[in-house]
Amino acid sequence: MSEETTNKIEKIIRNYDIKGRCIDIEDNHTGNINNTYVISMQEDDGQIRRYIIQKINTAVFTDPNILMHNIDNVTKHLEKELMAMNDNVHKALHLRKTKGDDIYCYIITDEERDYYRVYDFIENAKSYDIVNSVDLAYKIGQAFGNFQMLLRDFPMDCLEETIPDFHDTPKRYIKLQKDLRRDFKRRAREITYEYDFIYEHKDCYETIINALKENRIPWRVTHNDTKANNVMMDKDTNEFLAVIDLDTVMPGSLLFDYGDGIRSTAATAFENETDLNKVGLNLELFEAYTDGFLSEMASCITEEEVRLMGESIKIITLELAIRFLDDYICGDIYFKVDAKRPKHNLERAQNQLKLVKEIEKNMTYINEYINNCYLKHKGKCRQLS
Ligand code: ADP
Ligand code: GN1
Ligand code: MG
Repeated sequence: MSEETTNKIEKIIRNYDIKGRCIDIEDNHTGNINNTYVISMQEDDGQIRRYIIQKINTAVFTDPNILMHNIDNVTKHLEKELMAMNDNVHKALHLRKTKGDDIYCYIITDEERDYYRVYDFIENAKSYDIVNSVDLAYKIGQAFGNFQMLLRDFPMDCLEETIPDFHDTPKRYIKLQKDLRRDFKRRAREITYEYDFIYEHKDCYETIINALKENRIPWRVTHNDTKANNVMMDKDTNEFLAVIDLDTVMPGSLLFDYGDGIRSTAATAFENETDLNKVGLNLELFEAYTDGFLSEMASCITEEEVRLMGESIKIITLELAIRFLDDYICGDIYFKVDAKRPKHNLERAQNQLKLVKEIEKNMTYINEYINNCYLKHKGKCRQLS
């Protein structure tokens, strides 16, 4: 890590009432958006306590104040709910306050403000980029279902949009078309095949957003970024401990979370894989995730949501392909890319499009399984207040 980064992190630590001496700073490279550091503090009695320091990506989250207030409110609500249920196993992310009682802080470099926040480190836990066990897939599905369940009474109007129209698939598609027309990086000619595929699928993009707008499905407080590695799993028991990465918690559809969850957890390869022969949908992982998710949500999900669950997997995967492709066309300004991979975002889009094909091949089975799984869980799971 550069000396400059180390100095910045040490400066941030001094803003907080964190005991001890910093003995280690580690860069965590997981995640496409923020910069995450794990710091180890040695306290006077020799005990070592760890914290997460995150530099907020202000190109993505343009209003850190809104973002952090959402997170503060949501984590407080989760803590309260877990306490009310006497749940000592699962945790909510715990935000640290600065010495001035603020929920985030900033430092000024080159006349720019760099915004940071600090969380307690969740110990003895691990997050997975790629899931290869049915048990793990079930628990990740359960974690995101449980997350929505805990937030069922959270007042939606307390949440501000951190990224407007985040899962508005038609708007994402229109943006790609506009950026292709501008073609400011002269890359459009490279993506004819990918664009044709996306164009051929355009009729499905409005399915979820229109169902929401026309009130055929309910607005809910959703996570909106239900990637497998956004759940911390207990290293010993493999139980889920906490859902993290709360930057995009906003009003949305359950289908955004379910679709993105299957896209990520049931894929046979990570999003960065370039050997497309390795990219597929593992049906056992799909079943397990669906089972885990519905074990938490079946008592409050609506029949229209159930009907659209299968389709949501395809739509959210296509949406991410559009987003990766659009970022490639715009010159890689949104997702972090590997400096050694000039076509990283294009490769990610190709990976997601291959996944779409695999999802489509199995659509009949997917829909049948979801329906049966729903019927199995309906009425069985915890009744919600
Ligand atoms: P990004 O928005 O960039 O994806 P995340 O908030 O998901 O950032 O964090 C990136 C990674 O850092 C996670 O996948 C997880 O491995 C680790 N991490 C984040 N928060 C914690 C925490 N409180 N305790 C332990 N590890 C964490
Ligand atoms: C980003 O932050 P991270 O890495 O968990 C992105 C998601 C994408 C994902 C694809 C705020 O998630 O929407 O699905 O990359 N988050 C944001 O890997 O854009
Ligand atoms: Mg993340």
